[in-house]
Amino acid sequence: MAIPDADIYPEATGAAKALVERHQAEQPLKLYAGWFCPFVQRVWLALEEKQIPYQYIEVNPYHKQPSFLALNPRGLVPTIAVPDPSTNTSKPLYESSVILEYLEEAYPDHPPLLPTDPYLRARCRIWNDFVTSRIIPALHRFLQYQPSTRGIEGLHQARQEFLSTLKEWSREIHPTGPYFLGEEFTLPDVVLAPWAFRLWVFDEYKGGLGIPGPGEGGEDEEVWGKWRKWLAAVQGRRSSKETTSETEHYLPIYKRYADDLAESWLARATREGRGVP
Ligand SMILES: N[C@@H](CCC(=O)N[C@@H](CS)C(=O)NCC(=O)O)C(=O)O
Repeated sequence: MAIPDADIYPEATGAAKALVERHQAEQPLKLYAGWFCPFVQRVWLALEEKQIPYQYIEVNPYHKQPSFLALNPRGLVPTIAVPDPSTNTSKPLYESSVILEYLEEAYPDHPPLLPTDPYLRARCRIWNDFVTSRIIPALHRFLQYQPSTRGIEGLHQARQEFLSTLKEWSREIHPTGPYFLGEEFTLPDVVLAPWAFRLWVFDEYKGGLGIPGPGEGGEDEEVWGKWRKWLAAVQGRRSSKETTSETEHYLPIYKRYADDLAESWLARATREGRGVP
């Protein structure tokens, strides 16, 4: 039976709709996507930045169709299907972080999203893991926190804990930026960007996020300055604009999280104090 979360707007809108329409033709690489999903947006950004041909297939992951579960037993988007020359069929891959690494390795002749230096590559992986294992869980603890039952103090604490993860990541941004590693847009930017684009949800539902404005950061002025420069640069990219739908259609989805009613894996993992799926 479909959970209430399944009741989402059925397709991408705005700039993302146009991009989806340009990617309907059959291609060896298929992206099974949900237009609203930040994990999907990671992979979608990478495909666009790397200029890899792909076919976009919209899936509602809250209606777990058997044909989709056959590709990904976890029933999550993003899932991709890649050509299998040995059998002339295709084979699936899932988990956004794994797919991003796969695209780097499988398409070496396309624009890279990881530097060549092994040390820098390893450093990217540390901070990518930090996004998935620290920033996203902290974001969801804040988003799903219910002051009416658990008290307003806890909300302030959840906000501060989330802000401190963003600050820790931002400290690592290249001193002059604008991107994480400097002038090149790379995987650390891709991995965090979809959540950075959705921070308006806190203004909408949680009384604001509280990232200091220019000149208001006190002893953290420099680090928040790097954050602001990073966010503006990432938001300004064509790939970011074209993989983002109209805000009004994200609203009901995030309202369910903000009211702690969502029943996705991630929402339940957050509620039960487990890690990110
Ligand atoms: N760890 C996964 C998470 C993917 C994920 O949670 N996707 C959500 C949509 S944003 C989903 O498919 N949810 C369906 C569900 O929770 O049942 C990844 O990195 O790809």
